[in-house]
Amino acid sequence: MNKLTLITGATSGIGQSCAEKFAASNHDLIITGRRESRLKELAEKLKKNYGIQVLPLSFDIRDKKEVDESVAKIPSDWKVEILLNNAGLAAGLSPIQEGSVEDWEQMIDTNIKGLLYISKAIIPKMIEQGKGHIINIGSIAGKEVYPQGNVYCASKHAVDALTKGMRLDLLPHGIKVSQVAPGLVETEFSLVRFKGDTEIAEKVYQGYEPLKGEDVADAVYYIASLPPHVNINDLLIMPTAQANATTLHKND
Ligand code: NDP
Ligand code: 8X3
Repeated sequence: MNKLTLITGATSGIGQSCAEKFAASNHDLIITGRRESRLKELAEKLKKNYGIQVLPLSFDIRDKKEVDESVAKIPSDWKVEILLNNAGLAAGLSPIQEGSVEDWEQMIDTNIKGLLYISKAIIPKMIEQGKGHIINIGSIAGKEVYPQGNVYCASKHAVDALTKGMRLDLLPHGIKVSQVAPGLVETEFSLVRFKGDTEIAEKVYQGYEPLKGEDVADAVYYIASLPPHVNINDLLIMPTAQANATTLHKND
């Protein structure tokens, strides 16, 4: 296997761009997400275009049993070198007193518990190998809290804390742990957050140039390709038009 990389949430957005970038750089891949047909289509495309090996594993990352059963399908000679914890979402944008408990649970179960489930399944294998690299996709929402972002911001603050905790605990095992924390990236993120309302979702990215999935993938790949003695702990990547979580310079 060549620098086998497991990417969660590869059916769209940042995860899909990372899959393309790593495939073009000759990494073999395990790609995951719930939308099986998209996953299989992407796997075929990457195999054909880049001559790499790709294993698509379709599962809901919120379900620990599904995560464990899927990880068990990875052939024993496929040693995961890089785990890119990318799957995640925001559901809703509302003041805390009006928030939906269902939305809160979806964000907490995906962004925090899902990340933990897949990490728990992969970390022992990395420890056994005596090397590995975990790259967590955090967010500017994990550094700052913006109005109505409450639970999503809390979930990304948890990713920030887990990144630091993993780095401390995995230090003696030679496993690198990094975080990439993007600002506004035009993906399906807003469509998901606003439950399919394309009009509101599109407005999020109007009047300035947001990041693209490829921009984040370039940063992730840079971190993954550094020599063994170098680690980027944390990388905050923003559109030039965005100064922080709440300050965006839009054209008139
Ligand atoms: P997308 O909605 O385009 O992609 C999200 C990915 O996560 C999809 O592949 C989706 O796959 C997967 N996913 C979501 N829920 C689950 C689940 N329960 N089980 C398995 N997979 C799941 O959004 P982005 O690419 O923008 O988001 C990727 C990451 O980047 C997220 O963690 C997000 O919080 C973070 N981020 C995004 C920013 C942005 O502005 N877009 C900025 C900062 C961080 P499927 O639906 O097929 O299951
Ligand atoms: C996604 C970026 O600003 O919508 O994490 O929270 S933001």
